Amino acid sequence: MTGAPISRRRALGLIGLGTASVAVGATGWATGLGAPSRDTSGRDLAQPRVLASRDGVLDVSLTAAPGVRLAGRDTLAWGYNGTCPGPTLRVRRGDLLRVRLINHIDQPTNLHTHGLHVSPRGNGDNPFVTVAPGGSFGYVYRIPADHPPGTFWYHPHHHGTVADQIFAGLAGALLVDGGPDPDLPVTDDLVLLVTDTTLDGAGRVAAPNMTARMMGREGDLVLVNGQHQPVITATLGDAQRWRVINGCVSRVLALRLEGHRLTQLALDGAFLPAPAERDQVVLAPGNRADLLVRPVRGGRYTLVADPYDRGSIGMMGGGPPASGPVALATLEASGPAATPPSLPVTLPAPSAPQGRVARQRRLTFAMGMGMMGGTGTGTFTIDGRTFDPDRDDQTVPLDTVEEWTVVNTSPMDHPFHLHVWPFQVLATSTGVPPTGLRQDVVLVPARGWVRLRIPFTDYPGRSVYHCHVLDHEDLGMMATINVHQ
Ligand SMILES: [Cu+2]
Repeated sequence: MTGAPISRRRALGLIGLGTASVAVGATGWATGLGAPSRDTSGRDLAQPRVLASRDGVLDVSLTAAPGVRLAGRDTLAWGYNGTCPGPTLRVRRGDLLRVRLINHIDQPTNLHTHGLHVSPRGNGDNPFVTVAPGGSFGYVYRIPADHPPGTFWYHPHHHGTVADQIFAGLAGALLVDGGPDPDLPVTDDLVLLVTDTTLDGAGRVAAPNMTARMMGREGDLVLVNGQHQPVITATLGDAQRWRVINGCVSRVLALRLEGHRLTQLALDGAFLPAPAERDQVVLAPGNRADLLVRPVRGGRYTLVADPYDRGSIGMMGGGPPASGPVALATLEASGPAATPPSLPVTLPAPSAPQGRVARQRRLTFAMGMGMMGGTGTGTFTIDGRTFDPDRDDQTVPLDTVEEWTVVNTSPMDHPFHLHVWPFQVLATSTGVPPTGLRQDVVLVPARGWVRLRIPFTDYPGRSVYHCHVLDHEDLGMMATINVHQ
């Protein structure tokens, strides 16, 4: 699986990306069509450039700046190091990851290593850092030696502009290797970072109105690695690992692959106890799923995001955009008939948190509606308050295990995300039996609740929990946690 020689597919991906990089700035969007281009349809899925650690260290610079290719066009969208997604950062557990973030956009930004179990302090995964336009900041992340190997991602987390900056293109994959190897029969190991955005005819990213922010904006253009409906080719008998990252600001991805059941290997960077066959895999914004895809017969099969009802915003009428099924990519399988390799029976799932529950807490996510100057506005609160970085909302003694019930009194789902400390879902109001998996984003159903077990057994420091409909987070649906010694 990891450390294997570069596959044919990955090699092609790198070549594809190189070609794209050369073309940046060569032709203007203005010479193209007004509507978002579909001219990358039918093209091979490219892989973002991979920056991998050596001898225990990965030292990289990430420059956030405008000007990237998206959907086969030069645009004024943003990227890291000139691409959207930014480079894939690939480390091993126990490594040191150093990132110099350079800000060449016209607003403050910072960096969040989504899902990594690392220190939130100082120059670690610290959401309170501000990197001013023209400035830079040196992050240092020590990946623990027992970190689950898997699929994570990075994106800005500067309160107030998180949704705008991700919608504009700032995101990249972050992979952790090493540890127990499940011996997967994988021929290709692919990142599928899904984002959505809306571009105008000049290739500028469109700004949402307040109603769209209240619903959680969904872009017109749904992209995989910055490409519109790319093609993933496979030879019969292949087994491909697809690391699907939902990098959309608000859109829930209810994934389905035509003609196939999906074999899920991992959720949020942690292996399941065993491969699970599913008709559909639902990813809230921020969630990741590792899938094993084994085409059984030749043909073209669409990877679809089925419609998903996130609820409505109540008095304002209408729910989020009722986006019909969206085609994300096409699997093109060919070659002489061959039997796909068999799967391992078990996977190295991290053990569930044990220990006495020291404290139970109840958190309430709520939405309020109002009118201001004839325009609808919303308040998005946790426990009746909007975000204040200087206030400690929860103080938790280090080395304890807690049980949190997150209640949602609103008519919309809100994906709950806690930085640094992954949790286990114990129960939800839907009655669907919990998976018991370690994860870092969970959908809290409209007018429902989820119950979580959270081990705070290491990493003291302050961080945040929030709604991962990032427009809601920017509107105040975020709070702080201080884990103290
Ligand atoms: Cu929300």
